[in-house]
Amino acid sequence: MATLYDAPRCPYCARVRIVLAEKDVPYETVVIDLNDKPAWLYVKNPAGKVPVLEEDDWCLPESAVIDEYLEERFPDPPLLPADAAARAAARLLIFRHDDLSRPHYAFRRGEPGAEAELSAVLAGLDALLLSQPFLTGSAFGLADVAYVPWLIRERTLMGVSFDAFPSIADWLDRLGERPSVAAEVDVVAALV
Ligand SMILES: N[C@@H](CCC(=O)N[C@@H](CS)C(=O)NCC(=O)O)C(=O)O
Repeated sequence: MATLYDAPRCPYCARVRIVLAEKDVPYETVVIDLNDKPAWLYVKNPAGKVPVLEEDDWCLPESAVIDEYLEERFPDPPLLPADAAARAAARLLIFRHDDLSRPHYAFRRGEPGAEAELSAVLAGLDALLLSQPFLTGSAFGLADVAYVPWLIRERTLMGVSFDAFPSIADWLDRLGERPSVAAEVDVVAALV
């Protein structure tokens, strides 16, 4: 059985938890205290970060890579579109996730100008979600998984209002109907 080295408050770990749940993959969890990381974590991931997925003594770090691995290893249900161009568009969004996470963390640190930068990125996502129901395209998938943990944290922990971004608000509601995402809403609510 796979093991996930995990931390409830980590949005990168949330990406992996969501995909494991969507694909109904059984796994064990080892919770890492991010304030007191065990030395052996560096053996599993030289960067000393979670998530790490372990299978038969093989360790895989990096949430986006883990999710692509899980998609290939457990193809049902598919979380990438069948069309090659649509797959590439979803991967591009995942690749550009730093465009969101950079202002997200800057805003969390209270840096000047970060709120406006975050709003500009959210406006871009809102416009995209006006033209398609999911970030992955016409169906839920890996691009939605890659972004939703940050947006849940913005809403619940950072006081970000999505009133000005109705497509994001609708998308969050839609995603919250999925057990995999609803579980993450609960995880974040418990962090308050
Ligand atoms: N690029 C990594 C980022 C993972 C990451 O930053 N994890 C944080 C927790 S949210 C961590 O383990 N931090 C521990 C540290 O940096 O000491 C991924 O996508 O998995």
